[in-house]
Formats: sequence, structure tokens, C-alpha cells
Amino acid sequence: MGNGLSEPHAIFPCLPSFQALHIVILGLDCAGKTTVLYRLRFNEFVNTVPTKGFNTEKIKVTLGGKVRTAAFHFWDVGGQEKLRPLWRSYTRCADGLVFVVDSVDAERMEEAKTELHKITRLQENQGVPVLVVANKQDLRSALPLGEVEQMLALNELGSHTPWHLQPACAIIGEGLQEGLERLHSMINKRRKMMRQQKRKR
Ligand code: G3D
Ligand code: MG
Repeated sequence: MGNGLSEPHAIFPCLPSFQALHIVILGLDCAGKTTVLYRLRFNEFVNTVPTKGFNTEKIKVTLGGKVRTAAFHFWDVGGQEKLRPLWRSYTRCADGLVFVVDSVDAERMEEAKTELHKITRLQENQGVPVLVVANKQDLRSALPLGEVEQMLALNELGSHTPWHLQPACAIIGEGLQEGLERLHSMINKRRKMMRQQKRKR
């Protein structure tokens, strides 16, 4: 699920294309952000503690298709309410966002929606691709993907924001590789469009 890329935005990602992609992992506390990060880093489940500040890892990810590997620099930022005002300082130069939601936590889906829309609407984040990870799909009470999409109002993200909704289970890593491939391709597509737009000027 996801939308396409429409008009490119004039803001260019801060990093040149040969450097690691700057990816910020956001979402409410307990959504599974740190589990995602360490699953990607160590390829195994790592027990987490609540993140007070941030965790960061540079990870080379093997991709399918033409591009075989890509370097990602992930920033996993604490999701507690008091820490959310800090998100903006991490997303300023982001090439892409990973927004993790707990698919079981129907009660806080509205709160997750508010935070997702708030961060993507910021001027500097316009056009930045978002991978929405519907995490904890291993649990019986997980909301189906369609419901997560509706509750997060992904269709209202705006035509400038490309997004993809990925079902996942961070504990075993299911869905993460696929999600990153989609994020990588959305970032590449955006860069290509921005280069074309620059040439036309
Ligand atoms: P956060 O970084 O978003 O705050 P964490 O979240 O990564 O610390 O994870 C919060 C809790 O959710 C952890 O459990 C973690 O093991 C669990 N979790 C993360 N991903 C999944 C998943 O895909 N499936 C299930 N079932 N649980 C998941 P604890 O018990 O340590 O609080
Ligand atoms: Mg954490």
C-alpha cells in the first residue's frame, strides 16, 4: 500500500547521494522502534529498554533489484511525549522517515496519527518519503493493514509525501527488508525527480 510521488519539493536532502541515507525512526513509545533498529543491526532480537535519548546505527542493507546494497544511517529517537518535540531536530536533514506503529494499540492509534501528520507537515519534511511500519503483526489482536491505514489517515498525508505501509514483526524481522527496499526506492525516485527539476531550471 502506498501513494505515488507527485510534485517534487524544492528542498534537497542534505547529504550527497554517495553517503549513507539519513533515516529517522519515529513513533510512539513502545511501538517497537528500537527493536526494529537492533533487528536490522544484529539480525537478531535484542531486549530493549525505553529510549531516553536516541540510538544510532550505520547499517549496510542488502537490497534486491539493481542496487545490491545501500548504507543507511538510522536514528531511533525516543517516542515518549516529552521527547517528541526533539524529533524535529533529527528529521531536519532526513532522506526518509520510518514511522513505527503498534498494530495492537488501537487506543493510541489516533495519537500516532496526530504525531505522524504533525512531523510530515513540517516545511523541511515536505516530500520526505515515509515508511509506515505496522509492527507486532504476530499478535492475534493486531489490527489488519487496511484498518491501520484508515486510522492513521495515510491518504490524507498529502500528495507531496510518498509513503508505504508495511506489515511487520520486528521481533523476527519479518517485513523489515521489504519495507526498506520500498523506502530506498521512494528516496531514489525523489532524488531523480529533483535532479530532473534542477536541470530544467
Ligand atoms: P520503542 O523503542 O518504540 O519504545 P521497543 O519500543 O523496541 O522498546 O519495544 C517495546 C516492546 O514491544 C518490547 O517489549 C518489544 O519486545 C516489543 N516488540 C517490539 N516489536 C515487536 C513485535 O513485532 N511483536 C511483538 N509481539 N512485540 C514486539 P517489552 O516486553 O520489552 O516491553
Ligand atoms: Mg526505544
